[in-house]
Amino acid sequence: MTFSKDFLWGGAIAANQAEGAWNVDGRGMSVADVASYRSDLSLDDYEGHLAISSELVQKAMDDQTDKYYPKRRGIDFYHHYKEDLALFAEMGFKALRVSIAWSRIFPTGEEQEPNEKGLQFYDNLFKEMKKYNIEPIVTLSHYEMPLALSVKYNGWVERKVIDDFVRFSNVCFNRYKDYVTYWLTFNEIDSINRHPFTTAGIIPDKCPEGKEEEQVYQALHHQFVASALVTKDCHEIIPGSQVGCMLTKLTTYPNTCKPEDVEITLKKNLQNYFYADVQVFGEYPRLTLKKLKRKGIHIQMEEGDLEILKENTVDYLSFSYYMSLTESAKDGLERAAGNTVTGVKNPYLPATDWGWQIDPVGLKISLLELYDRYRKPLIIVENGMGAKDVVESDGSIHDDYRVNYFREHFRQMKEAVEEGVELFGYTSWGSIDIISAGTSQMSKRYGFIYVDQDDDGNGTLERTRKDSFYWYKKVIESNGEDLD
Ligand code: BGP
Repeated sequence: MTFSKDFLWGGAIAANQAEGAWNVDGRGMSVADVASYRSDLSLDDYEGHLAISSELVQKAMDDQTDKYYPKRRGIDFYHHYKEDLALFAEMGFKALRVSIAWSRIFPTGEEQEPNEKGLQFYDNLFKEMKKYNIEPIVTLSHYEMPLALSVKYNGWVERKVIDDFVRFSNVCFNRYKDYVTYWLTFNEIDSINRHPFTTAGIIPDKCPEGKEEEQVYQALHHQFVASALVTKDCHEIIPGSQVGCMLTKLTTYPNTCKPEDVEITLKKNLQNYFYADVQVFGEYPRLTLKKLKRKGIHIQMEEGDLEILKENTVDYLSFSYYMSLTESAKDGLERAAGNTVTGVKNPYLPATDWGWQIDPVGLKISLLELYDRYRKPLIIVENGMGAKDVVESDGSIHDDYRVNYFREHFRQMKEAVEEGVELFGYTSWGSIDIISAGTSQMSKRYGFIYVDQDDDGNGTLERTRKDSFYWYKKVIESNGEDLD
């Protein structure tokens, strides 16, 4: 038996991509409610899926429908959660990663008292999970901060948002301390540099001319401090609680053995580690500080910030892994798509319908690298492939491509654990079809469970087990031994 007997097999979703009910029971608008998709325009022609301007934000605020805003409807998990949890339990899930929508609890982010109806939804959700002995893994910030904080303060650029987040987290720890042991602070905290609005509520045209990158690093510093403060708070309120950071693992290979390619690749990987370094080691890496200084980027740190970071590091490291990347010092090479990042196309790897290159060995490499660097327990909280599933005339869905993706990644996971990596869980991304984070499409399906809804929101929302549902059930039953 390779995996520990209490290995947390399960799945992951996020409130803004699954719940829907965007304006129900007092929930305030979040930055996710601005992300839009139009099936009559190509993704390239329509930047709206990661809203990045005051004009797009205002347009979204003026439009109180969900016609072009798929994340406002999600898959209506808000009303279907009991049915969905029963399906997860049927697969034998030990854990389910969810997020708490901040704007369901504090609609504008600034209220002093929480929205009771918002709290009640998660009371019910966690109680239902407990019925099935499904361990919640709860993300506090998963691309869904209150939109009001973005419009009023340009999001996390403003230091007072730390206090708003600490108040929100404190309410969650006190309310759910009997149900939740595993917490994550910021989903893919590194993504602030790729899509600052989704991750931190930063609207670029509200940043002073030429100061956008500096404001992103300032906002990131505030998130680092907030993450450390809530880690401290969680440990004090919930004895035995485990708080983790969450990284997009962007494992990058050099395009050739040419030293210049190796150097640029090393720097890409070190930049990726930086975000976890701060939360695991409790300090900014010297190389990063020197680089920021060279770029003329100044981060305003208050008295005591560095001590807060040093004294409140995380208990474990979680990460997402979908594909590997390749980098070259040479310009003009053909690029491959990726999770809001691109790399030089790797000729040895196949790709998904969305161009993400499939690399199971890259997962083992990622596990070895992360464990050797941080010597902390690891959990994979996102992995999977987005695909266009086909519903056969008899209603079945033969997603053998998805089974093959998982089978090969699980094989590599097993090898890493056999080589000594301390991996305590795995939650596949989108264990039920949900709205895509990057494109707001429904057609980019990740789930073991199909949801009858198209990109425009048409459909019955009926849930259907795919072939992979039965395969994953078997994997969990055998604790990862039976991958056939
Ligand atoms: C990560 C996010 C998830 C998830 C995943 C897949 O960046 O943490 O929310 O969505 O990417 O991306 P997408 O949904 O765009 O295919």
